[in-house]
Amino acid sequence: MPNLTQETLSMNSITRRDLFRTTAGAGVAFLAAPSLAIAADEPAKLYTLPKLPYAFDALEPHIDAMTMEIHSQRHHKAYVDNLNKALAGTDWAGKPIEGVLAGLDKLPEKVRGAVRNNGGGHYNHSLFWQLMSPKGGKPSTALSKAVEDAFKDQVNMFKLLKEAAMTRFGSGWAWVIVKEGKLKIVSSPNQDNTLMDGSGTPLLGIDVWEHAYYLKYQNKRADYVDAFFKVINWDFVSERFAALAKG
Ligand code: MN3
Repeated sequence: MPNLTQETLSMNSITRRDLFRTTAGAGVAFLAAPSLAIAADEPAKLYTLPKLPYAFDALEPHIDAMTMEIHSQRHHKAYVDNLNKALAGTDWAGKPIEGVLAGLDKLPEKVRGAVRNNGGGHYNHSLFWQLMSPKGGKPSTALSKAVEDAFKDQVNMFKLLKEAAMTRFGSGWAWVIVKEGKLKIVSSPNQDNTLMDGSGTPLLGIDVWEHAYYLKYQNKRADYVDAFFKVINWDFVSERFAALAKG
């Protein structure tokens, strides 16, 4: 006997999804695209929402479970959906996101703004989830040396990064970026990042949009930034630094 509750739930979610796409102006072509693409021989040219590498509540008490769930499953999902819509039917659909962001000026003008916002959002959040972990750890020797060269020590790096996070007016990100093996702290508005102007590759970034902290921290952005520092996945950041410093 079919489980009616399950069936109703999944039908509702499909209806909601389709409704969202339709109302957001995706058009009929896009609605049909996912299933056709999966059936065809060539791989689907769509970006997908990555699965978090831990449970929603894994970063408690520093980052709360409800924020993690809404932030990833709704905010990040919207960036992915809107990015797919913006690039549907273009040669850029599903291309590696780094190259898309570095080549924004080559995109058709009418989709450039949407790709900047939603492609930036997809890249930034895909990185952000990996930057955090409940297990802590510490930077590698090579990363520690780069931190000392650029900022004197990790305490001072955190101080400067926090300043960048606090002085970013409105929504945006505070970053530690890598350029030719050297570290630098910057901040960016909205979903921009330094791939867009070629000034460096994000190594570590803090989302300072209110949606990243409001449920738990309300207007206390400083407390959220301190909490983020406690859940940095240093193994991931160290490996990322090694890869970026090489290339
Ligand atoms: Mn966010």
